[in-house]
Amino acid sequence: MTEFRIATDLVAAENDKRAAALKSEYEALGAALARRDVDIEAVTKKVSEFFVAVPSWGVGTGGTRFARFPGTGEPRGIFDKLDDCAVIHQLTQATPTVSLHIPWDKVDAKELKAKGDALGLGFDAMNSNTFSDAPGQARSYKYGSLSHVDAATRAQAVEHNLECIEIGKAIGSKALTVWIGDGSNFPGQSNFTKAFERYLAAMAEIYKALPDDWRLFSEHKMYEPAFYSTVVQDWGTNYLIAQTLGPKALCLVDLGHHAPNTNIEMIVARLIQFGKLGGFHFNDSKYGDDDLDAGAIEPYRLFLVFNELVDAEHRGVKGFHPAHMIDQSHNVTDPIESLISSANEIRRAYAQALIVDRKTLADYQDANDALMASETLKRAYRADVEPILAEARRRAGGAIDPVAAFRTSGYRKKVASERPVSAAGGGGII
Ligand SMILES: [Mn+2]
Repeated sequence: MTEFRIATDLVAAENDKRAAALKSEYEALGAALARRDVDIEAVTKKVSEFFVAVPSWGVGTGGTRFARFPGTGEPRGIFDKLDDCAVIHQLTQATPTVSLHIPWDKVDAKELKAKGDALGLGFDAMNSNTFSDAPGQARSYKYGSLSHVDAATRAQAVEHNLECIEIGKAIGSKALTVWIGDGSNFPGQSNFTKAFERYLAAMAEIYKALPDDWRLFSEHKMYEPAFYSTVVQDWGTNYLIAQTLGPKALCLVDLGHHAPNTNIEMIVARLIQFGKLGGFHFNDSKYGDDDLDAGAIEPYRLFLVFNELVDAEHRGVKGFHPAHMIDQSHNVTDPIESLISSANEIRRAYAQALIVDRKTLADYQDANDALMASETLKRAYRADVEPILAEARRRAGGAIDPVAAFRTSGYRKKVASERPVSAAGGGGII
C-alpha cells in the first residue's frame, strides 16, 4: 500500500479548481493537432508512459565549491529522501524510480527495498562514488581511482563498484553508472595512454561481475574535478570504453558534461546509430557543468535531443531503451519544486518531439529545403503541449498543476518541523 505524504483529497481538490480550464484547453489543442493529422490521444498515451528517474542526491540542496546554503526541512538521510521522491512522483506521475548513490545512501538493502515498496517507488541505476574518500577508507582517491597508478587503490575502487552491484541486486536495480573524477591538472602529470589502459582493465573487472540482465553505463565529463585532462573526457572515449567492454556496456550522456555549444543531439544520434546509447543525466548549463534545471537555459536543445530519440523510436531501432535520469544540483530553489519542474520539462520536450511531422521533414531533407526542414522542427517546438502534460498527470492521479499543489500542501513546512537544518547533507554533483 502506497503511503501518500500529501493527502489525495488535497490533490483532488486542487485539480477540481483547474479541471474545467484544462478540459477546454485540451480539446482546443486536440482540434489544432488534428488539423496536422496528429492524434492527441496517441501523444498523451506516449507521454503517460514516459518516465524519468529522480536522483536521491537531488532532493537536498547541492551547493557549490564555495558554499552550501541549506534549505529548511532538508532530508536527513535516504529514508527522508525517498519520502521527498515519493511526493515528486505522486504529483507528477512521471518519476516512479530513484537513482541511488553509494555510499551516501548506504543502509540495509532490505530496509531500502521495504521503504521503496511502501512508497510505490522502484530503483533505477546505482551510482558508485570513487571521486571522494569515504570515512575509514584504506586508500585515498586523491590521485584517481579506477585509473590510479597503484594497483591496490584500483582494486579498492573495483571492489566498491561490485558492492554497488550487490546492493542494486537486492533492491531491483538493473544498471550501474560509473563516473570517475580521475584526471590531471598539469600536462605531464599523467600518461594518457597508461591511465586509460588501467581504467579499461579495472572496468573489465566490474563488467565481469555484472549480472546478465544488467547494463553498465560509463559517463564522460570533459573537466572537473581535474582541470587539465580527465580519463573519460568525451563521447569518443566513452564509445571506446563501451565497445571494448562488451554488449552490456553503454554510454551515458550527461547534458552538462560538454563544452559550451557542443552539438549534443548529434552525439546522441551517433551513439544510437552504433547501439551504444545507454541513457541520460538530464540537466542544463550555460557555461560548464552548471547542473541547472533541465530545460532552464536551452529548452530548444533539449527538444533536439528528444527529436533524435523519437526519430529512433519511429525507425524502430532494435534494443533501443535508454535510461532517463535527472542529475542536477539545486541551490536557490526548493529541490522538490525543481525536480517536479524538470520532470515536466523533459516530458514537454518528448511531447513536442512526438508531434514533429517526420514524413514532411524527411521530404524537405531530401529536397535540400533547409528553411522548411528547420520550420518543420520549429512548428512542433512552438506548440504549447502543456494541456497534454497536465492531462497525462490528471489521468494517472497526479496534479494538474503540481508545483501549486505542492505549495498548497504545506509539505515542506510539515517536514521542516521533523527535520533539523542540516549543514552537511548528502548533496553532490556528478
Ligand atoms: Mn551526471
